[in-house]
Amino acid sequence: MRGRLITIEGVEGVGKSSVLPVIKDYLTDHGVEVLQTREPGGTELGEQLRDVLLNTDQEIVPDAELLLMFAARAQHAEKVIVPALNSGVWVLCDRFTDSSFAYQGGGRQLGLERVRTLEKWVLGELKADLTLLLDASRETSLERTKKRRELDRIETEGDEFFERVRQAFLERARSHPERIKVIDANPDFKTVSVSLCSQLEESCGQWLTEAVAP
Ligand code: Z5A
Repeated sequence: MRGRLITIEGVEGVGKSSVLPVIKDYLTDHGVEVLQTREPGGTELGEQLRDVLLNTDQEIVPDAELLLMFAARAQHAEKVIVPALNSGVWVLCDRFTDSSFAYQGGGRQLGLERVRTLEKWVLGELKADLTLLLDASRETSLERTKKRRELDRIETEGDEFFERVRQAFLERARSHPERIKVIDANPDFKTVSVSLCSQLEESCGQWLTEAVAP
C-alpha cells in the first residue's frame, strides 16, 4: 500500500523542528515506516540550493527565490518522496509547497497564480495527505527564533513580511480545511505535542489501520 505524505508548516521559530520527533514517534509506534526529510533540501542538490537560498549575502530576487525553491522540490519529489511513498513508506516533510504559497506568494507578494503554475508543473498530482500548520503569534515565534541561533537570509525580514506569511498560511488552511489542520503553537511544548497527537489520531487513524492491516 502507498505511503502517506505528512507535512509540517508554520512561520520560522514556531516550533516545527521541536515537534517533528513527536510526530515521527507517533507514526512509528503505530507500525509504519517513516522517512523524515525537509525543504528546501532532502537531496544533495536540494541541500546545496538550501545553502544558496539561506546562507548568502547576495540579493536573490523574489522570482529567483521561488524558482530555486521549486528546483530543489523537483529533485526531492522525484528522487526521494515519490519512491518512498511508492514503497509504502510514510514521508514526514519539514515544510513543503504551502511554504512557497506563504513565503513567496504571500511574504514576497508574488501572488498565488505563479506558485500554482509551478506546483502543477513540478508536482503534477503529488500533494500532501495531511499538513499540520503550527500557528503562533509573531511575539511568540520571534522570541523562540531569538533563543535559537543566528538568523538566515529570509529570517532577517521584518514584522510586516512575517505577518503576510502567517496570514497566507492561515488563508491556505481556510481554503483547504480537509488537508491543513491548524495547531495552536503558543502554549508550552507538552500542550502542543498533545494537540498534535490528537490531530494525528483524528486525521490518520483510519490510514494507519489500513496500512498495518495483514
Ligand atoms: N522557505 C520558503 O521561503 N519557501 C519554501 O518553499 C520553503 C522554505 C520550503 C528554511 O526553513 C527557510 O526557507 C524558512 C522558510 C523558507 N525561512 N524562514 N524564515 P526552516 O524550516 O529550515 O527554518 P525555520 O522555519 O526557521 O525552522 P527552524 O529554524 O527549524 O524553526 P522551527 O523548527 O519552527 O522552531 P524550533 O527550532 O523547533 O524552535 C525554536 C526555539 O523555540 C527552540 O529553542 C525551541 O526549543 C523553542 N520551542 C519550540 N517549541 C516551543 C514551545 N512550545 N514552547 C516554548 N519554546 C519552544
